[in-house]
Amino acid sequence: MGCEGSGVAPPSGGTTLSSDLDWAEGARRDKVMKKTTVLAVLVVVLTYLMVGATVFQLLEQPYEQSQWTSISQARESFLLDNTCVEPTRLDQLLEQTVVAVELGLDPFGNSSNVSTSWDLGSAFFFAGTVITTIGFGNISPKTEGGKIFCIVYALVGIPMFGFLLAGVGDQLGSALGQLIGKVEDIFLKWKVSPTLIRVLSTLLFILIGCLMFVCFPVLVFRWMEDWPLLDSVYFVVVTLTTIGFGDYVAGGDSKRVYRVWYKPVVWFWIVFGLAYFAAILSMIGDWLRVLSKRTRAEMGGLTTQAANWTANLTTEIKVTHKRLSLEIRDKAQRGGVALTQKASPEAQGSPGLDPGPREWEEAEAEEEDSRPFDFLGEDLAFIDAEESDRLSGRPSPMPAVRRGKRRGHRKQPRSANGYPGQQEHPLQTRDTGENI
Ligand code: Q6F
Repeated sequence: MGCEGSGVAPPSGGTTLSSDLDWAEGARRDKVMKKTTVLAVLVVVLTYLMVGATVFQLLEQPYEQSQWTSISQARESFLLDNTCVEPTRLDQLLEQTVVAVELGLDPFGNSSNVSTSWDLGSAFFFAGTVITTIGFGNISPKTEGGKIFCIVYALVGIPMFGFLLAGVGDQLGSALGQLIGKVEDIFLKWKVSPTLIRVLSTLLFILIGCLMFVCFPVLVFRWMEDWPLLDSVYFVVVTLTTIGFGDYVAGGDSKRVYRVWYKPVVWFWIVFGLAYFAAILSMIGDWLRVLSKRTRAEMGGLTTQAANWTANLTTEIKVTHKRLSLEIRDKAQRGGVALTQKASPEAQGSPGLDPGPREWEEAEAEEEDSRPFDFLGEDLAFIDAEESDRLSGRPSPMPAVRRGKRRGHRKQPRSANGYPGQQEHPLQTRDTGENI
């Protein structure tokens, strides 16, 4: 994959002596995605977008067309039924109605019953959609002052909420972890294999979470909002992923009188549900990363022949290059010339030759050490929050649940059980890094 690997490898002086240093460099470097990887991911994402666009278009466009037809038919028949109404006059009214709807006003409202979108409860809700980044958009600031304040408010509020979410995520993880830990203990007594136990705990984590944050809330929304089942599920997912279309908003029906406990309960659901979804999404992210590693490993297998061919050549050149550079250094030192970085190709890397291939080689070596025994462990990495953290050294669109924790290093033994609050577990003997 990519052309960096085919370049001439740099000289690396004193392989054994500098291995410690190389190790540290690798540790720093493996946080940074390689350019080729970024490009590959970009291609995958663009393809995913194209597939998504096609499917959405196929599903939505015919319906849109039919709606358009029925609306223009309604307009025509209205004008036929009311010949006294001029078409332009009707269009004026329609335009004003559109404006009213866009402003969040109820176009059916009469002057005696003017509803406001900015009562304190709604304003509180709006502030919530800002700091959670859900951004439903059913109400948004229309004044200049409102927009300016929203900017500042968001920049402070979003990180603050992320902080809260991390704390809630920790608590949730430890609570769920204790519960699942007990079940794991039972399985252990039954002599179920550790691998199977991890799979079962994963499923249990998903099951309990889904019941608590998806299934039960879906029923509540169905009941409180009279939404169909699908719309309820859709609202839950759109909200907790923070997509927040705003086509469905719990507590947003102005014609409905909600029970007093309803909106506060929805607030609680938002906070805990966002933490749970953050965990689920980062887990799916980990799975995808393992999948991409596997794909790369397999693609690597296909190109092994070609790689072998070039490797022989590069080794040859590398050895010669190394010997030459050592000789140069030797001469320089004997000649009393201070060995500056410029004089040492190892330290600086001569442009066009060294840095690329070197980076490539080490990155490849870094990847090697997580194969092949670790796949399962990484599949279930979310169970191990440290592991998950280690894997997720990437910017996340959402505040990650346990972000900010000390990150473990690949070459250090891992703690196999990431649930905070859970005691050492026999399962922890699972991978200790020995297989690296
Ligand atoms: C709510 C409300 C919704 C609409 C502006 C999401 C926080 C619960 C309202 C809630 C209140 C007023 C949600 C809370 C977050 N809903 N009126 O509190 O006219 O639509 S409005 Cl769903 Cl982030």
